[in-house]
Amino acid sequence: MQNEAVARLLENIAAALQLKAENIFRIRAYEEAARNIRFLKEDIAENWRQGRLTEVPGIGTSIAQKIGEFLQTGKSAYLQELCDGYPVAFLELLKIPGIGPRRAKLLYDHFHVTKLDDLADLARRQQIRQIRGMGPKTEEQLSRELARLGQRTQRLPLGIAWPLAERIASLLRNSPAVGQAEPAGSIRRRLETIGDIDILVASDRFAEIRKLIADLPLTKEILASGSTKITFLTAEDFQVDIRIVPQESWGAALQYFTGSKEHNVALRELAVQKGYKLSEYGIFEVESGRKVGGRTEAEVYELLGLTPIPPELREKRGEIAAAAAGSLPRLITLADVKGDFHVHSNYSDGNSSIAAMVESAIAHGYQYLAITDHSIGLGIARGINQEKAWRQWEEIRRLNKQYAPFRILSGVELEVRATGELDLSEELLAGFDFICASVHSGTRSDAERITKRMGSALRQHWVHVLNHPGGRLLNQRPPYEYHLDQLLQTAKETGKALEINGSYLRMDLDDSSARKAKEQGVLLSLGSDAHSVAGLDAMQLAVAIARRAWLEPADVLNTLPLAELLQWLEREKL
Ligand code: DGT
Ligand code: CA
Ligand code: CA
Ligand code: ZN
Repeated sequence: MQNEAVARLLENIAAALQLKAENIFRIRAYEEAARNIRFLKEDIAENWRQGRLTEVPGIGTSIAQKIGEFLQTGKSAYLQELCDGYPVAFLELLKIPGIGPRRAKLLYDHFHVTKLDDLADLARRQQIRQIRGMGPKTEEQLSRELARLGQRTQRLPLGIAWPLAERIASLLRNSPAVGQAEPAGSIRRRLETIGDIDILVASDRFAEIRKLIADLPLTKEILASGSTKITFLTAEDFQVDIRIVPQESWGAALQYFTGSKEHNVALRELAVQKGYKLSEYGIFEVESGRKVGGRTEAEVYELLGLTPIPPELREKRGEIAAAAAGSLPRLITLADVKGDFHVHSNYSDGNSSIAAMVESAIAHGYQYLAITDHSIGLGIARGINQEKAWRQWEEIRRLNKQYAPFRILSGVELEVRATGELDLSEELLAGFDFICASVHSGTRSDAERITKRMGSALRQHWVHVLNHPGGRLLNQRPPYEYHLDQLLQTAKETGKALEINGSYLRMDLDDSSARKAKEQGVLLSLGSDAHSVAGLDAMQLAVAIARRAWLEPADVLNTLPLAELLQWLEREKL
């Protein structure tokens, strides 16, 4: 499976295009294609062999050609050329916040470094300040950023690990030797990042399964194999644990290997209190040693006097007491979501037309969709200004007739300026159906200031939702330091909603902040932040966070049916 390698190639091209100060839309197109390939269930090389690369969302003929060359030769002449005589590894330097093309080239020219560790070493030895124009202050900042990069966890974002795990499970299920196969561990609990991939298999034909795994195209190396467990590395160096159990202990094993460890410990203590012994093999009566259950997971919970607990809640955060009291929440599901509140089209940095996004939304079973392109403030030349707003309204009016009763909401994703002001005029804002606001810049200011800034956006009359309030990018940028309680207070006072953004690198609000929001009576809103038709699938990740946050349909704005939503939007405008 070369998907990860191809995704990295496209990311490198995107980085290299920065060297050329290329148009932001070209850069975004490569990044978007990389993201889509990570989400792809099939093998990209297979698509290529069948001449179907351009059927992958976000891949046009030009990107397809570059992928083809890479799959054929293992290299990319285009990437080499973009790098201008610099080695591809040099692009690593561009990952350091604050290091743009000019500084990256300076650093490379001076030291021939490509490894971040080596650069950190140079900074420690105060060598960087020798370069003209890079004084001690820059050196210090570089050290700080490098240290932060070094602390990055190697955990995989759920949005990458989950589709991969589903793919492996479905390959296993295809084998006659396998009864059932399901992802377990943190993937099944939908934790935002994943340490390793766990897959549970029901079978009594171990040797066949081992052979099957050894033969999978995505297997790079089998690290260990005992009679109940096979650990292997994928081509992208992700670790996968396969556990093989007999069908009759499937439920107990699934419960055990789903975790979390803390949840399991608490559950076993409860079992002991009730005169049972619980293990991955089943649930046993202590006195008689007799096995009383374990075929299904529900059976395990029910024997302990509990309502079955959804995997997303199994974090020892009160779920066992709630299950004992019969007061578990009725968690939101994807089917409860009636529309998407955060998508981009080719009016700003998305790569599809509004009509294409609408058709995708209809295919997702939605009743409505808010088109929320960036406003001009982001410094994206093609953002929404007055002229484009008028054009968007006109187009949406026309499409609404065509797609009725489906409803397209004209929207915009506003920039919240450092002063807390919005970047479009009041008269213009009055013309939109749906308005969300985001902080995208100046995110390193102090907690006081950034909380105020977000709060003042919520207080703006026209704003309905504050987007991705935490501001983090998984493995890239920590969340802002901000005062959550204060923000929740403002959201509650104003009746506005906070977004749970499902984009796989954001996953923001995170689960514990969203749960706090619910407890404070703050409304949440779910958005995919799609930049292409395939991007709407990220709603699954937003729902995953919502479930981990114990949210019920009533806690989420976009579970409202269309008519009620329109009333809510009108009321907020008054
Ligand atoms: P991860 O991989 O760090 O994202 O998190 P998990 O939860 O997938 O952890 P992992 O892969 O170490 O183990 C998978 C599940 O197996 C875990 O959630 C619970 C169960 N498990 C593993 N080791 C132990 C253990 O020592 N005690 C108990 N009670 N359960 C364990
Ligand atoms: Ca795991
Ligand atoms: Ca594991
Ligand atoms: Zn957005």
